[in-house]
Amino acid sequence: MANLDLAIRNGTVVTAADSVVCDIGVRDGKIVTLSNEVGPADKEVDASGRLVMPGGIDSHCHIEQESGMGVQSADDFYSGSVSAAFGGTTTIMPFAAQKKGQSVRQVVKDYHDCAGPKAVIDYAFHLIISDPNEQVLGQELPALIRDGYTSFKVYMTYDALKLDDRQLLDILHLARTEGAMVMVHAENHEMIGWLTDKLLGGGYQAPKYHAVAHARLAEGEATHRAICLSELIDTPMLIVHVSAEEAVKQIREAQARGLRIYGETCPQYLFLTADDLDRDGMQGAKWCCSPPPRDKANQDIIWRGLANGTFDVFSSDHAPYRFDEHGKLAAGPNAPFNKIANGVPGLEVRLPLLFDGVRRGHFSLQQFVALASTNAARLYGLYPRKGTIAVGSDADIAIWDPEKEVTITYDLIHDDVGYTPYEGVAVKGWPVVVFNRGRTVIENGALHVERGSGEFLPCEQPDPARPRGHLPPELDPVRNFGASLLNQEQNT
Ligand code: DUC
Ligand code: ZN
Ligand code: ZN
Repeated sequence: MANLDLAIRNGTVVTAADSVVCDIGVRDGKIVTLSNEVGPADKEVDASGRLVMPGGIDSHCHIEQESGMGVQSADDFYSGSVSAAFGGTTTIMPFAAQKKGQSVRQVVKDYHDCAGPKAVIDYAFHLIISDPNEQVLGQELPALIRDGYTSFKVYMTYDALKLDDRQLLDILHLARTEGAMVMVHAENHEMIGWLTDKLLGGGYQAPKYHAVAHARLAEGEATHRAICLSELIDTPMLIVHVSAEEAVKQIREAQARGLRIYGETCPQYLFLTADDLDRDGMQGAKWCCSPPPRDKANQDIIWRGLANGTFDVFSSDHAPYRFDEHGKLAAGPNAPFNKIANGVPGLEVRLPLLFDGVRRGHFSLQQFVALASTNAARLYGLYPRKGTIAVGSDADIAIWDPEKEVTITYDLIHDDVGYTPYEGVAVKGWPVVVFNRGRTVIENGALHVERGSGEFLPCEQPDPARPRGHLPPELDPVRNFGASLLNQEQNT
């Protein structure tokens, strides 16, 4: 038999299930052998003393996307994907974001035109739905789901994006019928609007007041409401970028009742606080994201949520805006907090920051892999092609040096943002060699693949998005006097 293309030897191979010292053989982009007797290969890599883990999946990042306020994000698909790769990520899942009035099919085509010629690692798209009209719900989304776009993000706030509860139910119903995962940005729009008006009326317009306007109760209330909508029609849901105890409690309580509610959190809720927004002049704008970072007590709650399984995925929510008139300061050099584009960068440091949780004793290496990669693959219909190290899976592998100590500074980051909110954070453990479909993407501190060499990944209908089959009485024809209110295709 012909040589293997790649052999990775003597490393500790870590998956979400276990750790074992063995070699990995790769041919034609796939893992073909896991054993201690892997034959010769064209490329040999010695991973002694290293951790060999699935490449990360960053299942929530915004690339070449306009903010709700119309500000263009900083990275394109080249700089964004390069930065992700240097941080040990081999698949990104950005958004194809519909604006009101747009055809979602056309939006998807436009994002492909951006990504195809530039991405250096593999990518799939979630859809952002801001205008769920009849054409979108009846025609476009069912067809797009069949074409591999099997997850949508919907917003409960932002004037340009917000859906009302009835529209959220329509989206959930569609997801239930067609087999898609619904991701929800849960913040109470009216509470934020009211607080914003009060703050601005009182002359409180500095960036730090962003963290006051986006109250924890606004996140908790919207999370509770979203879960009720999900329960009403028995459709799973994933609450994204959870920052605070109020939301964590709601998710945990729903999970304890057996509901299929999934949670995501992000590095900014572990390493930043609202005090980071309290800086001279407009500097605090760099830390304005939604929901905002909270406080030390909430950081601890978020770490605990990662450890105890409340959160299934850990994403960057990379939403980068340069600190200039095209980005954070697009509304002027002294713009009030509510005119500052929301988001922080994080594609490259997401995994080294999460790895700190292993070092601090919060969770195991297996949990790290699950949060970094495996769970996202399962939740979004990419497993087992992505998210694990197994025979038949794509050879998406990151070799980590667990002893490498790094103090994060912007000069080691490869994005196009101009700053990092994590400047000065010290971590131990860093990805040093990265493969995507067997291609050497990162080695010896350099990029080894061409622009546009990443591949689009159509997603399957995710199994975790299937309804439980437990309808509340009002929706159950056996108990609601025979009224059949749901399309039943996905009922289990
Ligand atoms: N939501 C996101 O998911 N990303 C950035 C800003 C926001 O509100
Ligand atoms: Zn959001
Ligand atoms: Zn986001």
